[in-house]
Amino acid sequence: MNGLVLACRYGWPLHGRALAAVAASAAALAAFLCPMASHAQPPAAVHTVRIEAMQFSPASLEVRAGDRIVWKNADPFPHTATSVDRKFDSGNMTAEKTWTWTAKQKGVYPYICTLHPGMKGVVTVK
Ligand SMILES: [Cu+2]
Repeated sequence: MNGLVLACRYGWPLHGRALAAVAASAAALAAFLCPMASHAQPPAAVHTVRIEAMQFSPASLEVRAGDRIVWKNADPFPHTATSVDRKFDSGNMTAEKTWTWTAKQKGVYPYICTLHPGMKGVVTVK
């Protein structure tokens, strides 16, 4: 707009047109770049926590918000993955069963197996 005003005042119609062209191409560039910017975010990852020999492995896991975590029970008896403050709860996972939780909110989530409270793990969502 300023370019047009200046162009009118000083009688440089070409300059005004050039500015308008620059503005238009900047808008086009932004429209082109914005979808690319959203794609620049790495896609959600899937992390696996293996439950074996009464242990979560890895016991400490760091993920990004939006990632999924799959617990897999490799023991021949049931376990749970239950957040201490009940932010998630797998319920009983029998042998070879998996349970998936999508980590939507940032935070630190200590968890246990309710059947064997000595089993401890922690998920940190960044
Ligand atoms: Cu257990």
